[in-house]
Amino acid sequence: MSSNAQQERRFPDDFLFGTATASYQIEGAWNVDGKGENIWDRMTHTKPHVIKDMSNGDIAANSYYNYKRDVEMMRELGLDAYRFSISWSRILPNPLAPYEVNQAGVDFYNNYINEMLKYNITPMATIYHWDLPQKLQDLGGLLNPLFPEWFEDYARVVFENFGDRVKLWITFNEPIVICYQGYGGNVKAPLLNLTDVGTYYCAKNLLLAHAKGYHAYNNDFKPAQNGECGITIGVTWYGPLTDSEEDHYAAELKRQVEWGIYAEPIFSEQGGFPKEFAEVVAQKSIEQGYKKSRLPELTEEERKFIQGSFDFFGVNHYTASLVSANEHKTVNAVPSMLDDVDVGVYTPDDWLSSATDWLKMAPNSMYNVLTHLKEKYNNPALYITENGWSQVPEAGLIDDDRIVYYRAALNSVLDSLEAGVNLKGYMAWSLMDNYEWMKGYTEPFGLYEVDFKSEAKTRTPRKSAFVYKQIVKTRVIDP
Ligand code: BGP
Repeated sequence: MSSNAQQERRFPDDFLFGTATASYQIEGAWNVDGKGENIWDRMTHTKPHVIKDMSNGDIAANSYYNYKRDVEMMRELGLDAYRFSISWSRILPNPLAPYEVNQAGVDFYNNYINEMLKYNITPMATIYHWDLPQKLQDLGGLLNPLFPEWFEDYARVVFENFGDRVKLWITFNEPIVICYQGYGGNVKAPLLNLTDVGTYYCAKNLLLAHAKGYHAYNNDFKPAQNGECGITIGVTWYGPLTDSEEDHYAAELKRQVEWGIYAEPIFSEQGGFPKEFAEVVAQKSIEQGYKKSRLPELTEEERKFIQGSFDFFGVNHYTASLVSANEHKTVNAVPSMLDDVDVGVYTPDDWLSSATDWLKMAPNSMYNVLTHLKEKYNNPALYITENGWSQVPEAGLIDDDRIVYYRAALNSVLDSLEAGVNLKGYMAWSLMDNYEWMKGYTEPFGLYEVDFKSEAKTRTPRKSAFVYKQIVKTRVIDP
């Protein structure tokens, strides 16, 4: 490669390299210092069998006490940024009384944030990463029409308390998991399994809540605090299995049902739910005897309120699948996420497998996602807010597959930057091993291994940590 070409393959100096985590997955201290119960506390305590290893996040990596070590690891990696989430029930044990703030919870995040800032690490905070206060779930959670108001009240509390120092805000992490897996299905807390409308009613309320949070920030905090507010959407790449028109259309429908339903209302110029998908649901609903579409309408006012409610698009990207309009049952078929879009979804045998059932290494998927979003939504500012790889715990510190995955993903990121994608940063999932939701501690994603058996929850860098550190430092892959 000529030295010129090498020059082009550099990450820009102001590109933010970081790692990501989430409160329930790392903090522990589940009932300490006034924290209220959340839906993950409730589910793991009352139905431990739904978790692969019957574990929970009661202690996890104990970051509530180990946060200084966490920041030390960020420094060891030379990170520019760190994405973490705030636990709603730690800040507001009584979420219906948003003025009764739990000072101990606020102190914890203040200490964490201040420790990052001491070392020039930019905090990026997710306001809601799945750990809904149980008290709100008891009132219907995201299906209660008051949810957007509850969320706005909570968001205002975090802007007020941390917005002088946190300049990158994410309202929600991965709506599909919240709405499809938690309400429409029984794959994640609160396991409601309201198959016909749960996902869609939740989606509408989530979008309104996001927009309320965004506008509250934009109108009342941004002028003084000067930060940015976006949302993180899980964007799995769905490409066509063949080049046929039918497969292209099937792939588009699959993208719409999985993430377009959240992205389109916010990021598209016209707003509203994705057109083709909305038509499919409307038609099916009528055929099924419903009075009208199971996908609720957005009023004109709601559509306008949601449309454009972003400063950036946070992308969680891990993997891809190939979509076919015709062949619904082949080897490797994964069941369609929502029956409303009945297509075949495949992952070829030769894609490298991780320790996680849904995660395989798909060629160029990062590039496909980023360039697609650029085209579709008029080149919005983007952050990769998660991307990473799991290996079985026995793999220990020598995690060569993870290194292969990160190098490929980051090469794809460089290709995307060259293609003009407005990408501002990349957060690796994850800084350290943590409680991985339904999989407990069976599929570590960490650049740092955590010894969960040890009292101290000792963290040790894996081989991948040294590779990532080198990339962050040199701004090139494999110098
Ligand atoms: C994303 C979540 C993360 C993290 C990651 C790994 O969807 O935002 O919180 O958990 O996936 O996935 P999982 O733990 O479901 O295997």
